[in-house]
Amino acid sequence: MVGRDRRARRDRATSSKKARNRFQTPVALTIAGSDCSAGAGIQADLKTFSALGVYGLTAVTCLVAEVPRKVSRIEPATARMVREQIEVLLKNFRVGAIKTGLLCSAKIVCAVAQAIQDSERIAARSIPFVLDPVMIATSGDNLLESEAVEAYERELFPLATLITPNLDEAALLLGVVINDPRQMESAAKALAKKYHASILLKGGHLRGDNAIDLLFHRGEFTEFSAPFVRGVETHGTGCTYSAAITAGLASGFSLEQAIRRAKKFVTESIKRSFRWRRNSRRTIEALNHSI
Ligand code: PXL
Repeated sequence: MVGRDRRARRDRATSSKKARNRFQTPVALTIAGSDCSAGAGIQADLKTFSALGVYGLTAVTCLVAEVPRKVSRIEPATARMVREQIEVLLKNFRVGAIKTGLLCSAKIVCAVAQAIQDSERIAARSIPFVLDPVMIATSGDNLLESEAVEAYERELFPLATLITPNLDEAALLLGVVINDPRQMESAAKALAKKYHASILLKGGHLRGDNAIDLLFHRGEFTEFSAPFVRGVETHGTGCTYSAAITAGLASGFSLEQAIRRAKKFVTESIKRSFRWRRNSRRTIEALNHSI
């Protein structure tokens, strides 16, 4: 009898703990484009959020018909639709962190900035915001209208907690070349000063033995390094990395902790990527987000 009572009490306690955990699942919002091949964009973000125990919400900015080596067609959503997705989500969910990926056009950049600002004003709180300034796909295809860069600088960069450019994006924003670690330091510092945000400058494209990223945050540099994984087609690494950072911030990690875990996550997703044979000469690959 006593044993049964105790068991019943323990079962009740366990199930109410489970219920509490279920109701405390962190929530993150990604505002980005749909990659139908699902290695990048909204699809990469959602898979990353799920793998890291975060419930993911999505505001779709555009549809991209593509496979890893080739973008075939991009069609934007209306700015109005982008804005409305963000507003209904921020009104109804307690979003712990936001990320933006491909925003496609100047109009959409402005709509996103407006929606975030309005929602934060209504909720009277500011939400950590990771901005991945997606401009060019790894395949080399242009993803962003050129007028959108100006809109980014004017409207959206000032709202960001962290901006995560790769070397090409940083070079484009600053109009300089970045070819070595010293130039990376001065670029990260210059971007932080220009946009009043913390900067994670991703050095993966420098092609040493290690992929080294440089964080400039509150006046200090921190390096994040992992062995460079060779021989893998890395479509979607930028999206996956910034989504993993966002998941960490939504879960209450510090910026450094969130980046450290995200760097491990993205490295593993490359190391364990999928590869399918298409025919005798060609293969197709995808990151493995299910880690
Ligand atoms: O990896 C950049 C990127 C981001 N977002 C979407 C994409 C791509 C690359 O192709 O399709 C939707």
